[in-house]
Amino acid sequence: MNTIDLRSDTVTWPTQEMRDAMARAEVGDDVYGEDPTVNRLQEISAERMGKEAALFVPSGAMGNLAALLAHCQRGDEVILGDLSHPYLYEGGAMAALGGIQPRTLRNQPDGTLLLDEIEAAIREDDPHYPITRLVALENTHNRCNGVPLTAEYIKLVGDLAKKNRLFLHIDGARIFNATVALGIPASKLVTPADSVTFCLSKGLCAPVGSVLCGSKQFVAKALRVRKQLGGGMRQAGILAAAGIIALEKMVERLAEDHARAKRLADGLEEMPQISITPPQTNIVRFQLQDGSKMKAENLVPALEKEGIRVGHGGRWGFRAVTHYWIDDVAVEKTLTVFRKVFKDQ
Ligand code: TLP
Repeated sequence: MNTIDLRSDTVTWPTQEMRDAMARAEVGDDVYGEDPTVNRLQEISAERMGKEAALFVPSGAMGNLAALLAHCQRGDEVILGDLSHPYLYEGGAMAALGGIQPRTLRNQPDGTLLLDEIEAAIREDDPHYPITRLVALENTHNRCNGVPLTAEYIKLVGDLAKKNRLFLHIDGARIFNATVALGIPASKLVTPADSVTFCLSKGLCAPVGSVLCGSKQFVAKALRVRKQLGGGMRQAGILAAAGIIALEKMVERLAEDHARAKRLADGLEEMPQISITPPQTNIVRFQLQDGSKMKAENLVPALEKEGIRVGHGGRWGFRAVTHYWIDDVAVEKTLTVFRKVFKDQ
């Protein structure tokens, strides 16, 4: 990459090994269930998540939406965080396309929802009310500094969901960042979930695709929803081939991204203009200190001029995400440029 692009781990290009595997991939029509490479990716994915079945989908957003549409009826209510991805960043899809009502609870800084608030939000059986159908968690939590949710916490939410006959869905777009940070296999982390999505196209570097996992019965429903959403991809083995490499070769190395995020955050923390929460995975979020001479709207263009790209979400502050294409040199160069930009202001 010519610029140092820290806006997201979605910007990652496929590795050479992925490109080679894509060129060689055996393919078939996946809408007929006949693409051997997609089938293999789905088997590996289900096995990794400890679920019966899996479905390859074009994006994380479609994975979340297909899960919600498969679990819920129109008019049902879903309990989820006010900083969760499906609530903030998926175009209101659950309401627009599913007639599903989001019931948001405040996300705590550690990405969790308070158990007593979940319990209090569950509707009584009364025709005045919508039916509470599902609780959704996000792991790692993007807006909450990429924090991983622990297996213990997920189990508590799972128990609460089960007691109240609710489904539990996990948006695990970056579930492998969580498993690497926590040192626990994915299957153990998502045991209580009825469904989980994870993305191949973020830190794992595949060009396209996510996988939705759950019981055979759930995945059969989700397959129908994927069709309704126009997500049948035909000779998708070309993409799945990169996904298989993502799962087999790119997971353990996420620890390097976490170490670089920490190095970046440590360096930024030394700058008096910046206030920062230490990252636990690959997402570094920071703000400009109150009274800083540098204005928020000027920082991104000033960095960009020097070949560094970071994300800026208005009042949410800034985001820098480490990934495969960001090496130690890129981290040091980023810190040097930040120092220069603050000095020049
Ligand atoms: N997140 C993107 C943006 O949409 C914000 C990013 O750059 O981080 N769940 C989570 C937790 C996500 O962070 C994302 C993507 C998705 C779902 C959706 O994935 P895609 O982009 O594949 O639809």
